[in-house]
Amino acid sequence: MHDLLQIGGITDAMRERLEAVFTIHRLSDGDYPADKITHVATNGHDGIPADVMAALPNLKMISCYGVGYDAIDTKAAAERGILVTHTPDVLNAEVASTTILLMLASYRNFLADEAHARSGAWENGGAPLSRSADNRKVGILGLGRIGQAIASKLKAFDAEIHYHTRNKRDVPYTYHASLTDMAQAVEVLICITPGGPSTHHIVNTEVMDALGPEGRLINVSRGSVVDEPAMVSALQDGRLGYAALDVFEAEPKIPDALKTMPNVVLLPHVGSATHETRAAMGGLVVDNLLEHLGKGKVLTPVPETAHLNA
Ligand code: A2R
Repeated sequence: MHDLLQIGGITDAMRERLEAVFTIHRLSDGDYPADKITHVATNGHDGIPADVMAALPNLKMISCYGVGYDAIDTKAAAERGILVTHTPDVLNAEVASTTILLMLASYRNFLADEAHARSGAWENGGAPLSRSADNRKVGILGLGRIGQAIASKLKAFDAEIHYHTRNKRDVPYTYHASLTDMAQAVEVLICITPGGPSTHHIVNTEVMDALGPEGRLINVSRGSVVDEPAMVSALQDGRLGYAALDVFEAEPKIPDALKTMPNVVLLPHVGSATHETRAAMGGLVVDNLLEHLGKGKVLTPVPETAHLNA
């Protein structure tokens, strides 16, 4: 048996497969044989604390449940020859569906209308008109695996797609080298970049002011991508029209000011949270660990450690 450190939760299906080859130790139990741990199973939210990684001298691999891995110091891992894996692709369609859900909720006043019907208020008067979600100009910040899945689903709504990334791609969408210029040109801004230092607060006051009083900001990436206090001010001042958010800077804490605003939709980071997609993600976390045990290689390394996967 090998020794695995579990950080955060795992599903029963994952546990069953892992227990066949690993003795599982939980970080939350506090008591684990640090020098015997060769593998870590964690998730994108918890990552691995720097002091924990430093205290595992024989660590060979970290398998992360989630596509975002900004809570793992991959540079430190690479320097020590530790492979890090994540779960790309298997959640593209789900996160894209969540994004569409947020966009529809923001334009079609879905939540208020549903509450109106449920409360019986309809009997005393009709519901106010909402705004159409069709034929919108949509800017996607980060046109990677998930961003492209979002663009595909938006075709059903006849959206005009714009995008901003650091590198222009060979796609039939309008590229903007400047995020502010894109925000100026569109009605909806969808954030779907990785988190981490390179995207920290790139959606700032200037970008939100460019999006404007009718603009919709949708964040399904990481809370850190948007300057949250600046967003709250922009919404309060009417400089930004609407925010539809699945992620927040200090999850699971949501700023109180947002909770009482009518021009906001809030979700508890459920972009990929369906039974089907979470099962696929959990399966890939375990597949990577077993592949590493069996062959010394992994299926889906993060780019920063891909060179170790030889
Ligand atoms: O910039 P590029 O050409 O490397 O394009 C990537 C873009 N991106 C950025 N765009 C603007 N400014 C940046 N500083 C920046 N950093 C990265 O984000 C690429 O188009 C996109 C990331 O795509 P993928 O690596 O394929 O990630 P995926 O699977 O779409 O997931 C995105 C994120 C995850 O990292 C989680 O945080 C979240 O979605 O669930």
